[in-house]
Amino acid sequence: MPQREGYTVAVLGATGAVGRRMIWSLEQRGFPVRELRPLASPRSAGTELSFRGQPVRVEAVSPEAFAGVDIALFSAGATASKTWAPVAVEAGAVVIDNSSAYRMEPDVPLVVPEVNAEAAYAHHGIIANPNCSTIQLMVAVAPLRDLGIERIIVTTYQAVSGMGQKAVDALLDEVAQGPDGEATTLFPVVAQAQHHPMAFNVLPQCDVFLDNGYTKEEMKLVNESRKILGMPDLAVTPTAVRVPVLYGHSEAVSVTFARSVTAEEVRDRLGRAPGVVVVDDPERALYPHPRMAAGTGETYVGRIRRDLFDERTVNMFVVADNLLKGAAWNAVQIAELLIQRGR
Ligand code: 3JN
Repeated sequence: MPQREGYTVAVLGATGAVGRRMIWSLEQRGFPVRELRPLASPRSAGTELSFRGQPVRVEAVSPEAFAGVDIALFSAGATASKTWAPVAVEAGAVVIDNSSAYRMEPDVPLVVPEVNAEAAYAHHGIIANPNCSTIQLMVAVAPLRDLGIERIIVTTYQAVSGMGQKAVDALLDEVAQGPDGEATTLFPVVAQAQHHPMAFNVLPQCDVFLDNGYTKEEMKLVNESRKILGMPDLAVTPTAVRVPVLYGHSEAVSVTFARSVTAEEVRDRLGRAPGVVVVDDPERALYPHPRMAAGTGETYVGRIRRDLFDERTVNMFVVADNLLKGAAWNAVQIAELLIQRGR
């Protein structure tokens, strides 16, 4: 990307929960935006958003809307990405896509800047933003690579905002009804016949089940982690669980190494790792939790302790804002990589 004083940045899906946070993250991180072009479906066109204190009007996406765009941040779902990413690339933009549409394509980099920034520079017009649960796992686990990672067991506790703003509203409705209230029709997954209450409950399902008995969300954790770490055979055992939290995914993570490792070694590495905040003073009840992470771009790690029965395994708790580090913030960090090198 040629180096400029400011860049024309399009945001597709600008009125969605992630799209709004992409605009906020551009502002918060001081990204050099010369022109912001918020785009959405014709249904949402005309919506007024705010950027750096100024009103900006959302335009309907069209081929012309990408003319002169340097960087296009996409968060409008995989179908929209498949339709519009080639159009944006043809118009000369680099697309940073938050959907799963291109993540596993071999020639599309899948990037967490703290982990594999170099990969971003090998793009052919599209760079994929990983799944939210994968991003925070990678930020916490990649700094431990030199200890020889052999296996990861990860159980997630995922906020309802991962299913969109409707799910946030639905959970608040259910909570207001109290413990004997009606289930909404959203949980565990929009457009599935069977539904369960989400308030005062825990559901061991994020996204739909595949033939192997794992959910799509669980298989994203496996496949995306392997690609980002460049470890195609890494053993990752996932369980993805939805909990009645609004913002912030949590993960109980067990990492098994090639040799015996102490909790101190892990804490020390994580204490120096970019993007990680170690919060680990259990006696003072200091450990990560979703309300600590919500509204921030950091990944919080605590409860770092050696396994009771295996000296090669360390267990920890990892939390991040799923809509920020898990989506919008990471996408803007990728955009920064592109302009840092002028590529
Ligand atoms: O459920 C969550 O907490 C995260 C959901 C992610 C998601 C939901 C629907 C479609 C994705 C994703 O980013 O992987 C997609 C998708 O792009 O396929």
